[in-house]
Amino acid sequence: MSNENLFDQEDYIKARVDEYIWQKSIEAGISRQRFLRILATMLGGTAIGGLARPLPARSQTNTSNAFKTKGSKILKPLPPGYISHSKGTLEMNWETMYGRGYLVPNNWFYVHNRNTPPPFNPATWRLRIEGTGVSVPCEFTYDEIIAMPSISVTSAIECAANGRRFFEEAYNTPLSGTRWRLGAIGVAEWTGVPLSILLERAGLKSTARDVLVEGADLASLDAKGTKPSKFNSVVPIAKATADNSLVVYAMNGEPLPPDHGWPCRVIFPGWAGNANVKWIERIEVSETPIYTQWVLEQMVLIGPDYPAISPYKGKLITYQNVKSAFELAWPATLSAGNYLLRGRSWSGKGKIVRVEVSLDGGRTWQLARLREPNLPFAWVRWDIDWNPTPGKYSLQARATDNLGNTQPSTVPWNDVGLLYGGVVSHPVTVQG
Ligand SMILES: Nc1nc2c(c(=O)[nH]1)N[C@H]1C(S)=C(S)[C@@H](COP(=O)(O)O)O[C@H]1N2
Ligand SMILES: [Mo]
Repeated sequence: MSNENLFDQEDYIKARVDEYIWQKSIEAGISRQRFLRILATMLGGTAIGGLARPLPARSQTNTSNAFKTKGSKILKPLPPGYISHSKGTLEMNWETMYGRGYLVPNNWFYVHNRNTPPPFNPATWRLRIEGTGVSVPCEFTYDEIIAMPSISVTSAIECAANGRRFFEEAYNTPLSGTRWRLGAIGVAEWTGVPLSILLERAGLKSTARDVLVEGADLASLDAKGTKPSKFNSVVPIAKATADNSLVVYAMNGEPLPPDHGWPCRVIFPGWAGNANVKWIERIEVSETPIYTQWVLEQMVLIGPDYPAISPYKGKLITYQNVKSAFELAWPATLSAGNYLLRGRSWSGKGKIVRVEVSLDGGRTWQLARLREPNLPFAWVRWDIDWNPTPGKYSLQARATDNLGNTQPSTVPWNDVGLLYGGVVSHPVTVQG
């Protein structure tokens, strides 16, 4: 079983890279050094030096507030005021969270679908567990899964690209991909079976290293239309067997809605959104590390500040970072007078212990009141009294988690626009 320190990205990546080189050189029957040289020529400039790549052109996506667009990949009706960036994306409008409860109702939860949710037939659907890391490969029916002892976990799911638009604004440079502001996150109560129980039933070996979870939908890796493969993600065995890693079939007490993975999805609390594969059908447990194109090329930070470490094209992403959002429209218009300013902050690595708010664009800061509950891997709601006079304001919030991670004022650029964790300026006009 792995001793990797999952909270230390550097450790994790280094171990992965070492193991990759080891595995490949043995397979090829060559020395490590020789293999490294070959790898360097294969991947060209990005292999070890981490050269900056040219920026991709802005994609011509429709960013209007169109309601259900033709050919939508989202089945649920779009709540009023929600933001639709494309056929498969639905961004939560933070204004609608003002004063709401801790959880985001299912109808209002953001969606990131690469495909229309596939149909589910309980008579033929199976969840298969196989691979070198299990001694009894097996299949579960839907009925078998829901008959097993279940637990419920309250956790956020957040797209790794949440906040992408702030890279564009900070660097005045367009990016391709969904132009999320801060609404690609939601917190729900997920009910299901701990993945570790299913893996034990399949005879999990102590030598198991990596777990690949595969959905029923085909997804192309990039806009160039590379050969599509089934959507998947890979987590190390330590994450797969964590107490709160689940095969989920219910969301906020209802059967998992089709858009959110019906009949079953996985949740790996704290990890980037794409790890939480929906419409799952197959789980592969491997004694050797699994490197998919998806992980090597897409789940990485690529940019001048992130040297690539072969085989990854950049710095591998695992846990989400710290972020904050005001429960306000963007931009917001308020009337002068007493106002209870509210927001939420979250961290993929733990729970929030402090939130500071600036009402004057970052010159002065005050502590916000934190409201219970404050659960790790979910979020905390906070508020502050505000009595503004008419004018234009730039509101900022800065959260710190229990591991001391805090939101910086600037974030180094990455070409895919992932993990924007910087302090954001929220424009507000107060009318007389
Ligand atoms: N099978 C499958 N799983 C998937 C996706 C997908 O397109 N197909 N999108 C992923 C991404 S990028 C995110 S951010 C989350 C979004 O989960 P949600 O739509 O339930 O909010 O699901 C992940 N799981
Ligand atoms: Mo996502």
